[in-house]
Amino acid sequence: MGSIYLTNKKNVWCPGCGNFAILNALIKALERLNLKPESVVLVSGIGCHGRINQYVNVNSIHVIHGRVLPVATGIKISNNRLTVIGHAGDGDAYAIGLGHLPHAARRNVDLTYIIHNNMIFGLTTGQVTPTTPKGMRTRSTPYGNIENPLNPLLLALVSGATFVARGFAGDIKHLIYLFEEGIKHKGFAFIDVLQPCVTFYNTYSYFRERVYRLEETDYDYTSFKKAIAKATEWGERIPIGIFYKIRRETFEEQLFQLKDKPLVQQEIRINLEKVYKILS
Ligand SMILES: Cc1ncc(C[n+]2csc(CCOP(=O)(O)OP(=O)(O)O)c2C)c(N)n1
Ligand SMILES: [Mg+2]
Repeated sequence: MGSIYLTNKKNVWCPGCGNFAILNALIKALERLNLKPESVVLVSGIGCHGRINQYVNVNSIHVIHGRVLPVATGIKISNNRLTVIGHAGDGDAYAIGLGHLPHAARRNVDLTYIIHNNMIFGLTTGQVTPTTPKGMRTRSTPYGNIENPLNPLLLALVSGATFVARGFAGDIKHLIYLFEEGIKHKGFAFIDVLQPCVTFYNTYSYFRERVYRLEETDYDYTSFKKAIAKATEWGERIPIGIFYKIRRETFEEQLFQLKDKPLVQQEIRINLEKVYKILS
């Protein structure tokens, strides 16, 4: 696939990994939105998913485990003209980095946060995560997982996210649509992607048999109550699509310091000599 948004780095994901669908959908969404590569910043966490920053030809930073959101928030505040997209794994986003999610959501920072949710620690070879189903045997739960999994969509909703969606790596067309809508959304766009891990938890057929697109029903994504109810639906049928979308003032829109121009274009008005004096 030739695209200005793709680097020529050799891809090392396992053949068939759900990450390929996420990468391809992102490239297609960037193409459709016609965003200049230099105007986009991709922030990725630690894990198999984290390598996505090497494959997408935009500005990018591969941060420490779980810290995608604080770094992405800092970038957006420093230069609010940039399009900032965060990629995290389920371990990254829902275990070590979970504390950042409610705050980014309630602040409504204008970011797109894409979770590669394979329900497993992929890179470290198959340990339990907060989204691993109960009862599942993993490398760290040889007798079966005794914990109840977290519902990330509910958490994003109650934290105040203004765009909450779920995608499936087995439905690229739909994923392109979700990424496009998420990136266009002004505010915090949370997109959890069901991403099969062909090596440690291959869920392609499980999800393929169950998922259905909300867009093909008469579902209304502007109702918070309906979104909460929809987010609890998980079983024989699993909804994918936009669960909730509303417009609310973003964090940056309320910062008077950004009214005229981004911080990076402003003169530094502090006396550095004084600062150095204090530091020393
Ligand atoms: C602070 C810290 N703790 C633990 C690790 C070890 N570690 C590397 S990747 C990873 C989990 C990866 O799982 P996930 O975020 O779901 O990404 P995936 O590999 O599944 O894409 C862990 C625990 C680390 N790199 N840094
Ligand atoms: Mg994972």
